[in-house]
Amino acid sequence: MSSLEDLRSRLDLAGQSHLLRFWPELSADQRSRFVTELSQLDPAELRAHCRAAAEAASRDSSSEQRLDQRMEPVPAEFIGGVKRSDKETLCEWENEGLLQISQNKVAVLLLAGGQGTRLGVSYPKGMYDVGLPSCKTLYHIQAERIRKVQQLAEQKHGSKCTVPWYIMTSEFTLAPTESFFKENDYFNLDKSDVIMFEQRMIPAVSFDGKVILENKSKIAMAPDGNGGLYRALTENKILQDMDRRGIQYVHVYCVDNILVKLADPVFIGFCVRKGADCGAKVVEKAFPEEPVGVVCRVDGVYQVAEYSEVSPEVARQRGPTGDLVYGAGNICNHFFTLDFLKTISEKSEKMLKQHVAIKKVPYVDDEGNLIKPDKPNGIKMEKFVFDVFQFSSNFVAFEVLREEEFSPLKNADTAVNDTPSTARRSLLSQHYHWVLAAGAGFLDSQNRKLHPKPRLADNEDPPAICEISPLVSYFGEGLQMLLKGKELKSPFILDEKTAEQLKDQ
Ligand code: UD2
Repeated sequence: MSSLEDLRSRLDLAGQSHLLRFWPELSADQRSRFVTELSQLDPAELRAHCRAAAEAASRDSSSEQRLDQRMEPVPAEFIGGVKRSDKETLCEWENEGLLQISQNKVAVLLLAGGQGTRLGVSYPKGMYDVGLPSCKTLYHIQAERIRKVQQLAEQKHGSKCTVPWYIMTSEFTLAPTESFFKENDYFNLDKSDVIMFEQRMIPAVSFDGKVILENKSKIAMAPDGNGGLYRALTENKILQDMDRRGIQYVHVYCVDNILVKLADPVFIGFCVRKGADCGAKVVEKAFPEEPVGVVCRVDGVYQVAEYSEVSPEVARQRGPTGDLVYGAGNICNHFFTLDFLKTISEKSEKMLKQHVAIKKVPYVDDEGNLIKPDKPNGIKMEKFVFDVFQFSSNFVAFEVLREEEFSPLKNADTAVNDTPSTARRSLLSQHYHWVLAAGAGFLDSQNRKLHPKPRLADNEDPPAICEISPLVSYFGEGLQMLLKGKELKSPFILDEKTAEQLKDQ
């Protein structure tokens, strides 16, 4: 551990000696923890970080960061997808994906280091229960989809297989995520196939380039963005772990999409068949202001332009058919080959852009009072996971249907979009449609036939409540033989036990 003098001179070197201004008031315990925290910061890196943050803040950050002048849309024919392909082709991709899974070449990687500020809960988002009849949390649903996709690959190709689940957490989410998985016995996955690792935290900086003190003995830190993934992969030896397991393809996704298809065989198969090193799933943007990035070209290179970096005027542009010009909405579902991840982590990670977010950062003032600012006072720098697309030698985009694959949980129920209610409705509507497609119908609580509604309006609840366990069906498959011709009483929960009973009927 560094001596105090040593620490002082390192902080001087970084231009951050103010961090020790409350030193005389600290207890032995506080001093020891603070020294540990501060000694982890490299003076040269810290100096560069603070300078870059202050420079970014001194520019007009919103207009400076805009990509408007540098963007061009992706030609429609470049984007593969569900709507554009016939059943046979989709089936081929699915088989290809299942084959790769059955050969233990596919892993999933969850980005779960974010703070979920907009949702406003104090625990990791994956632990959120949106109010489904089964009370399953997002983590629970995801774990079951992994189990099911393993089973589907096994059935199709006759070999037992594993899809390891890598989970990137941060200082905020690691401990609660770990205990949650332990309490739930890893949702019946093998513990050794659930690999959690931590991304880096970096200091928040004031507009004049000083690291912000959150309290007298702690600096305000924030995760380094979901693009912190690439550094974290190296620092935590995750790529070696993947190598050891023979992984070749990685499906990276974000925590909050209740409809996410983990290790989606169709997407994996599509990317593999196209020889892609890097791919992104997109949906048609619902409205210009929707907070999703768009896949486009920036300076001639495929990239995602994040919603915060495109002006409203450009986001609103429409083409001759009335469609949004920048309509390929990023849903944070990415495909990477392991070789690509290795190249990025070894060579290009340092070149990734630092995006600037101006935030309200709680701090301690000169008199030692803890202040919760009511206007932005600090800068957080973040890397974005999709900023590596520019280094791809064969990037592909794959369009899927929103109602089938995208319903994120971002906000509390006081908001209109992307809330627990909208996420719950999306999942229940999907399952309702699966049941109708399987040739079954619904009865209400008085056993009266409910008129089927194959089309639901936006934000319309399905007329019957039906939840299907991912362990029974991953994406609507296998339901016909269980349900055809049956009349199911709402609310209907189809879990493994009910499925067994239905088989016997
Ligand atoms: C993300 C995408 C956006 C769009 C949208 C769709 C990025 C940068 N933006 O925006 O283009 O696709 O999702 O829902 O991907 N995370 C970490 N570490 C961090 C910060 C975030 O792991 O330091 C995780 C977070 O836990 C979540 C994911 O990254 O799983 C996306 O983060 P977000 O919800 O803050 O991103 P959002 O909605 O602004």
